Amino acid sequence: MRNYALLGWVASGAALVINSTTSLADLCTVSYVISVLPGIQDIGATIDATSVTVNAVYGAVSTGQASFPDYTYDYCEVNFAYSHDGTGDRVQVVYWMPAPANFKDRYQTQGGAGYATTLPNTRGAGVSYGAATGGTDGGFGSFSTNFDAVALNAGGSGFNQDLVQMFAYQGAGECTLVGKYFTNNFYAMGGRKLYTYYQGCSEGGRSAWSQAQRYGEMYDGIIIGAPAMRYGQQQVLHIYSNVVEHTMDYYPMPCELQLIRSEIIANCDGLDGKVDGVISRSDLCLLNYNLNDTLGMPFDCYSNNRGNVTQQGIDLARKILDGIYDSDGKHVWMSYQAGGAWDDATTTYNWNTNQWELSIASKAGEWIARFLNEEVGATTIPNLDNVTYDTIRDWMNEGMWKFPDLMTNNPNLTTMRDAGHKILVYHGEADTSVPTGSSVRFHESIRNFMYPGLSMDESNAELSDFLQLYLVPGAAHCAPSGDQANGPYPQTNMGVMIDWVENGKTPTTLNATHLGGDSIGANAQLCQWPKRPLWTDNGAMQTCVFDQESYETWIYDINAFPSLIDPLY
Ligand SMILES: *[C@@H]1O[C@H](CO)[C@@H](O)[C@H](O)[C@H]1NC(C)=O
Ligand SMILES: *[C@@H]1O[C@H](CO)[C@@H](O)[C@H](O)[C@H]1NC(C)=O
Ligand SMILES: *[C@@H]1O[C@H](CO)[C@@H](O)[C@H](O)[C@H]1NC(C)=O
Ligand SMILES: *[C@@H]1O[C@H](CO)[C@@H](O)[C@H](O)[C@H]1NC(C)=O
Ligand SMILES: *[C@@H]1O[C@H](CO)[C@@H](O)[C@H](O)[C@H]1NC(C)=O
Ligand SMILES: [Ca+2]
Repeated sequence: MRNYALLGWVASGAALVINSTTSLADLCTVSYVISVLPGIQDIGATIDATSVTVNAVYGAVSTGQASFPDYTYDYCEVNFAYSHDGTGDRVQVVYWMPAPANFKDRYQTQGGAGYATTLPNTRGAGVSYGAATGGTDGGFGSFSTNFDAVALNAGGSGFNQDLVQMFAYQGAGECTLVGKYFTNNFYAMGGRKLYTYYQGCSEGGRSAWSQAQRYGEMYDGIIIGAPAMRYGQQQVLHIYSNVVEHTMDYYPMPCELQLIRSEIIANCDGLDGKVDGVISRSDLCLLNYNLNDTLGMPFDCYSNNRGNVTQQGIDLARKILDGIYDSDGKHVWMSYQAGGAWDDATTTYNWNTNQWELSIASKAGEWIARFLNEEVGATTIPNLDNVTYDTIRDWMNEGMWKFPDLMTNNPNLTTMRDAGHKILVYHGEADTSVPTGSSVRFHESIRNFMYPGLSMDESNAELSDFLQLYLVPGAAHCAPSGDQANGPYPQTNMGVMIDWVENGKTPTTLNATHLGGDSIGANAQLCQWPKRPLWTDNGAMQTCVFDQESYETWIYDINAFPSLIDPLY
């Protein structure tokens, strides 16, 4: 893709004067939208004016979203499609345009989840902050067709590399570029500055990193949640718990692991100085709690799911939390933090044999079958015959080289930094889909890459001027956690980012809210990495501290790969 900065605004002929009396209905018409469609010649694509549809929505209500507060709003949904010249492809984009009175000179692209490139139900994350908000189908055929369905060509001719690139970074970049120009024209902004943001969690977080790495000049602020980055490693990680079960020939009753989890939470809760049912210091938990303490404890969920915790169950849980090592003892990859759910270890009950059996985690099964083994339409692998920890290493290695653009781990953020743009990263500490340590690792990689000569304190001080990482106590993957419900969640990241970008207010802690539990509605302030929370006065007073021993539990020497994407950040 060419350099976006070369492109000028191309308003084709806005007939309206936008002022305080302009209504949503005035703008939300097909003819008006067609009159303000941008020219997008510089990305080698053409918008199909006949594809324009509009839909004015009044009084839309968003409630219960973790990534933005409840809000009622009017907007115009605009859909149109463009094609890359000479390819015959078709990329569908959607823009949710706030009513003119609520538009605050902001644009935001929303990232997706799983293999989807956008999530329509999160449009309020931008619109509620007065931002025109966009999404793309990535050129996969429709908003309900995901990347995994189209990536592999039928008939054994490999992958559609254009679509791989669209998913990896280009689709989101084009959505923003087109969205910026369209927004500028739609509201007849003239020379006013349009603040440009990206926000996403999980796949949306990965794609947010891709934008920071490739198009840093285009975004004033990027909000990155629990990024599913380093795809080669990330997707295969999901099968690790299964391989531990298979290797130990022990398929635990779900209730046994649940009990171990409850004990972890009960025993590690207070290590952070505040007894609230939330592990805010999973590092102290790792250093201080011995899973052996659960030996023999009874668990009882229902008739085929009761018993006492066994040494095998404990050894399994410990092995999962320890992370992956190959047969040479080399470290392959990290795992999740203690206190999260054991999603990947879920077993299935076989009513014929009356036993709990292997259930291969679907994210890993599909990735291995479809993306590594290239079986069109396959949803999983049939079994784990002959699969060892070395196989996991080799699968990770294969994916890393086969899909380098999906690693999304370029630590060179010079463009973003030098432009004065901002990056906010958050990650739940009880995430059991993307390991929390993955975001820590990347933060440290960026710090070391960008400030090699500086001390830890100096480099963190420099880095936090434009990039900050926050771990969210007790939070699950892109959401609060059900069984650590008293934990806070950073629901107002867009508000914080706006303050940082538009008002120069650099955060020192991250604004968060208790979205459930005993203190529902109360505010909390999360500690900025590498500082960690610690409460005194019986939980009344939070401080953010640096503790070397805790810090080191987050630092992994990943040394199992014979050759790395140089280096494996
Ligand atoms: C847990 O118990 C097993 C069996 O007694 C023992 O081998 C192992 O060293 C113990 N682990 C820890 C961390 O205490
Ligand atoms: C579990 O342990 C209790 C004692 O704590 C014992 O009475 C019970 O028989 C054990 N149950 C099983 C299934 O082993
Ligand atoms: C597993 O390994 C054994 C011994 O090397 C081999 O005979 C067998 O075919 C392998 N099974 C699979 C499914 O690859
Ligand atoms: C980092 O990126 C900047 C901007 O693209 C480039 O000028 C610089 O050479 C890169 N640094 C390294 C070490 O690759
Ligand atoms: C911080 O969170 C509180 C609720 O906990 C909210 O009222 C406030 O607006 C948020 N601040 C920002 C900058 O969004
Ligand atoms: Ca606690």
